[in-house]
Amino acid sequence: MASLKNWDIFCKIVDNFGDIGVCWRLAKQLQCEHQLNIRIFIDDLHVAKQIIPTLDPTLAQQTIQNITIISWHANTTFTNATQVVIESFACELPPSYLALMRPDTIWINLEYLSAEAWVDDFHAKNSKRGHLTRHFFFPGFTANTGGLLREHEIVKTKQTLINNQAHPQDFLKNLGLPANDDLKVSLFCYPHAPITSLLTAMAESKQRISCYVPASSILPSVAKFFERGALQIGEQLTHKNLTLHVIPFLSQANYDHLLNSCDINFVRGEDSWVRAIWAGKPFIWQPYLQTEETHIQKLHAFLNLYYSASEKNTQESVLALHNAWLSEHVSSTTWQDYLNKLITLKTFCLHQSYTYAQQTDLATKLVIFSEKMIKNIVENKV
Ligand code: TRH
Repeated sequence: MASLKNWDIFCKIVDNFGDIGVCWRLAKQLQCEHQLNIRIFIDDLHVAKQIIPTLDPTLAQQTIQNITIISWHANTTFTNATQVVIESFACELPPSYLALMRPDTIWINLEYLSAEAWVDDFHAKNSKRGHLTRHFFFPGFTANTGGLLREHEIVKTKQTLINNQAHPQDFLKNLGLPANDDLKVSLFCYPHAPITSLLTAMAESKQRISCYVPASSILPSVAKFFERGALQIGEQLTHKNLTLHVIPFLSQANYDHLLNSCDINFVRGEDSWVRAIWAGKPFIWQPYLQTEETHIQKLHAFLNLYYSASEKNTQESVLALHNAWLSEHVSSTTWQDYLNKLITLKTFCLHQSYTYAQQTDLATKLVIFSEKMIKNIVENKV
């Protein structure tokens, strides 16, 4: 049997940054917090560089933060398979690698996060492929799922959580952003979101708003709102009560700081969504667009679960803004109504982040799961 300490992760970047965002965080945690030897195979190093800024996309192999990063392409030669193999998001392991895997290889397919009830039943199920067993590992919000990706230290106590959020002005100042008492909003979303209507609603807010937009595919829509052809990083634009700052696409660590520094975070997909939860601040989540409106079910399952203990009128405002953000228009009334609940939401989200942090995190659950699988194999052999 090979060493349980050696794990391979396969990451195919379908689009956007979520696949690599999740895989890189997981790799770092498995290495740092569980002392595992991690190799991560990535099929698009140029996109990965956005998330791992020190990465050199020209190298076939390199080591960053004690993790071996290998460029994965059609001609990649594999010499061995590790004892535990993570296939992220059903990215399909290469046949030449599958050929090296043995019946006792722990092959885990890491699935997408969802708060839907069916996840509890599907988590940790498996299927046979030839002499191999593929396990389906579902992240989730309940004890019966694979948990949420979280560093051990991130929300150890309510005080750490509050400390993480302290000194927002310092972080913003380091980014070259002015210090002020505006309501601070970060905006990361898909380009099909009703961005113009949201910015209009922000501009018409009763209080002044500073909105921070990391450079991404939404810049053309933002430029259109300000009647500009294009926008550059570093620009600051004002309309009525809204001042919008175009900031660079940040490192993952700095993006986390941004979330901690803002009063409201607009997030999307998977990884930024989870980070918004750990930031313990009010957030609006835009799920990744899926066919047959699956993303709407995903959104409502999450809202029902996460806000179940909040007051009814807060739930209504949260739902109204999320539904509007998912549709074609965010009205000023919907936005202002959400802002009116902000004090309640701040306390609520802080509490939720602490509550969810009491559950075992995803990386730890993966380690426990793999150890259990090995034990089963050994016991069945004896
Ligand atoms: O980029 P995404 O839309 O990723 C999506 C989802 O994961 C979706 O489920 C998947 O099907 C699709 O990809 C292929 O959103 P997500 O998951 O939030 O990932 C963004 C990553 O980018 C996250 O790790 C945070 C990081 N990020 C930065 O590091 N700096 C930044 O400035 C910003 C805005 C994000």
